[in-house]
Amino acid sequence: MSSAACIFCKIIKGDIPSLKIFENDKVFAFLDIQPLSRGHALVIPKYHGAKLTDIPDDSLTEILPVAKKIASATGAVDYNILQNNGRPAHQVVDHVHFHVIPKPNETEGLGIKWPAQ
Ligand code: IU
Repeated sequence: MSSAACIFCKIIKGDIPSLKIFENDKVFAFLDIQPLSRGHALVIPKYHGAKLTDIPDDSLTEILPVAKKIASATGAVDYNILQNNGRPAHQVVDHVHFHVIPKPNETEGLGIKWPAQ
């Protein structure tokens, strides 16, 4: 099930380009266009639904393993996995998405070198 008006459904279909990092029959993952940190990715079910409660369980079961793989692949030691439901909860795009937000580390991960103290 997809929605013709949904921007993330258009990204899944390839009608809007994205920096895709993973895809299987139920899950799609791509880099966020306004990353909160280097490597910030979104993992989404191909099934269209605005909130977590709109998505069938079989479309959700593969999401966390994919998010885990992506978090590992960034090399980040620390990271957030988060998913917003509704405007008061800061949801902007009405297609369920899990953020994977790596946290830069002073000594390792992401290859970021902070200025010496
Ligand atoms: P939120 O959880 O709904 O607040 O997050 C939406 C995210 O989708 C946000 O981080 C945007 O930068 C991101 N995004 C995107 O990556 N590509 C798009 O075309 C659009 C939003 I619209």
